[in-house]
Amino acid sequence: MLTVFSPKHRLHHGSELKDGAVKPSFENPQRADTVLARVQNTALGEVIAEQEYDRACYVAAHSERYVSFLENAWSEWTATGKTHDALPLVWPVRDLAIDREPGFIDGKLGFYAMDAGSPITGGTWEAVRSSANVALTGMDRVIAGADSAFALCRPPGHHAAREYMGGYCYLNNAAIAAERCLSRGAKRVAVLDVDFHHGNGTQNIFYDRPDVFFASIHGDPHVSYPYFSGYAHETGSGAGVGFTANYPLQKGTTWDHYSAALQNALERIVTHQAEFLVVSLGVDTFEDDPISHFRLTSEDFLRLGAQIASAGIPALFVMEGGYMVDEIGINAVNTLQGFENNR
Ligand code: SP5
Ligand code: ZN
Repeated sequence: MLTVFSPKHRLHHGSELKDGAVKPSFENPQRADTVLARVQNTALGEVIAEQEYDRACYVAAHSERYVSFLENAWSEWTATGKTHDALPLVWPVRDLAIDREPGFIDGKLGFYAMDAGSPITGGTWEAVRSSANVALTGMDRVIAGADSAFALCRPPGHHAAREYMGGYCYLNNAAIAAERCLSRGAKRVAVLDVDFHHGNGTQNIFYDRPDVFFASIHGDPHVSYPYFSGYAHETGSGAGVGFTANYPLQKGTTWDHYSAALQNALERIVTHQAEFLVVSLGVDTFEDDPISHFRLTSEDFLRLGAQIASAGIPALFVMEGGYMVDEIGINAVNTLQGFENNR
């Protein structure tokens, strides 16, 4: 399987608000470099660089003003004399939810963020753009006829919604790739999200649409991040009713229960007659992940890939979460090999 990778991911290295203190983020550059090393050591296949894409490719999944915010946030932040990472500190909750962009950076950060886990640093925009370009480059290979490709994206993307960042995510790489399929003539696409956390951003982008089917298998939001979305009753709105499927699973879930949910999601994706499948591949479902609560083993990731392969749909795998750095390469590449060996 072909891998797309950009060393520019290393330009983004920030902090997050964690247990009440600002500390180095779990989402660090070592993650992607560990996965790349495993891709190379296992001879998974060719590794290529990303191509450049127009900003319009990002605006397909996000609003114009949000993309402008991401482009300008660091210079607006440093113009106030600060040199450390920018994090939001005030949010437009429920009754304060007006749709008016503030004129000052502190207000903008809260307006365009769902949490304090997505720092803006000097290199963030360049890394974020490269990550989206990695996904687009991989998607174009699959659109051109490859059976599969691996977009080794960093930063991840699935928590980023049309108009906000969060959960280490800025641009939604998987959604941008799905939009690419549609702009190249596809009529029906599916996104399958197997990261431990609900893919709230991807759900938000496609919630009212019938062209992109979205399925997510994740920790029950009653007790797991992102807490405010991912319940089974969230199935879409308007023309999109029935095109979102959520599978919240309890803490401690092992392969048997996971696999049953996955089977249901894949059957729905096949029924949708998706021409392309985008897999948001988080490996934070691993038993030793430091911030998650499922119990998949490294061998289960081979089974995960094999089961996804059974859908028979050309697939782009997009890297999302996974924080047990020692094992993240093994678990990501096991998924890809499980897929390839069962086509
Ligand atoms: C892409 C992705 O996987 N994003 C995940 C973002 C999760 N952010 C909040 C995590 C809070 C976990 N707190 C547990 C601390 C354990 N010491
Ligand atoms: Zn995650």
